[in-house]
Amino acid sequence: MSKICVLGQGYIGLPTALLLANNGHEVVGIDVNKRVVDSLKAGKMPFEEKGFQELLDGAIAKKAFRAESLVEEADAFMVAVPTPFDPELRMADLKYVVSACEMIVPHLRRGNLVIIESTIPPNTCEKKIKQILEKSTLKMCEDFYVSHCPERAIPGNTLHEMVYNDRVIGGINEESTRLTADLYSSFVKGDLHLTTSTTAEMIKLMENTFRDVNIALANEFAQIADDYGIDVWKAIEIANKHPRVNILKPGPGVGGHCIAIDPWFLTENANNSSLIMMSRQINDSMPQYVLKMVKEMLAGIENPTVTVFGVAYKGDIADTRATPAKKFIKLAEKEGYRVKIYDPFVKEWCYSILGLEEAVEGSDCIVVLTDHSEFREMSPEKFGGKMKKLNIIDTRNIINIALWKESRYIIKTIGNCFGQ
Ligand code: SAJ
Repeated sequence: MSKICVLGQGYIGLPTALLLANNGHEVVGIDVNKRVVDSLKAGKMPFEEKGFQELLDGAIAKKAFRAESLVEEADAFMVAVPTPFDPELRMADLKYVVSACEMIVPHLRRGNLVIIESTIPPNTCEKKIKQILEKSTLKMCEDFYVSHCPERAIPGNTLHEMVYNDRVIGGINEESTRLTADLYSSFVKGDLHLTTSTTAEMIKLMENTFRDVNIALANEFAQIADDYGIDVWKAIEIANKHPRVNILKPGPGVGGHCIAIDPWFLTENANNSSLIMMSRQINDSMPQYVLKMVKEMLAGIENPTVTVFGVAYKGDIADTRATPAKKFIKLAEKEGYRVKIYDPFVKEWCYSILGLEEAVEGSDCIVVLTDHSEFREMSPEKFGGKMKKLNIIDTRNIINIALWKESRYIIKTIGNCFGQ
């Protein structure tokens, strides 16, 4: 058993801390946000996802977890704070990682291990983390150890993926890798892949960039398919039957706190990254493409009202971080449209979220932006004749077309603008 301080009690740090606590370690969860610490001290999760509260209850019952605002001495420190994107510089903003490491410095002792889970650009452990931690006067590799072990769990299924996904463990030297692998093997059932810290930093960014580029390709295919009047969804489905092809889905753009920003962490020091940058541009431009579809559909209607179905960045979660819906709504409002919003998961947002009936009342067009399961079998009969015009644009290819056709809706799907 070892004592571990986990800095950052967010979507990744907190479940990781609780898994460690439930698997034989003494864990202190540190957060600068008093509300988070107070909630944990009261035994309540500050945010919800399946299985989280039970894990917290278990850790508290074992007396293996407590939340604090200040760092204390430990055997290992884990940093799981956000790495935001600096849009002006198009670079990773490491301010939270830096301040977390600075908080560790006064408590760093000989033999300690420091693990960075936060996403960081290549070479950050070798250069920046070393520089900060050595302010303690201890020497990296000789006195203390450092690893990068990137988180790879998908929001919505975090706990399962934290336990069953393979992990990448990149130590600054072999001893760092070995100590980190020992720690993670206490709760990870997937394989542990051992490598160097810089390679691990690169792997994490490559994974998310691969997904971004693949989605950009799907979005480009969708636009080409619209030009030809063919159904891109059917085309992708058949192309993916090829044993070496796996095209992702087109949509209104890429949101979330990872895939839309991590590619920039790769390009910031690269001499040649034009494909990655181009893919970012394609995905970022999708809200404009959706607006173009809406404009075509609503041509001739004066002062139209559109109803957005779904503002979460993806289906069946309440997370709106970097959602493409925000850009679409801003563009639509700029166009002079009145925008009303319905989302069965998101309760509070920078725009007001309405009930279903109120959101469709007097609307000229529904625009489905999020693939919430609820939309899959939703029938327009649910809100009767409340719409002014019977139009729907489905950017996720999720609605049951037969149900909407029965109610005489005009339906357009991204990448299948003509046929159905
Ligand atoms: N999206 C599409 N088409 C697709 C798949 C996704 O348009 O075919 C959109 C989604 O709607 C969403 C965005 O992309 O707006 C990102 O969603 P996602 O499900 O692809 O990924 P995230 O951001 O929720 O989580 C990713 C995951 N990375 C990979 O799958 C390589 C997760 O494993 C990482 O842990 C997470 O990023 C992270 O924290 O880095």
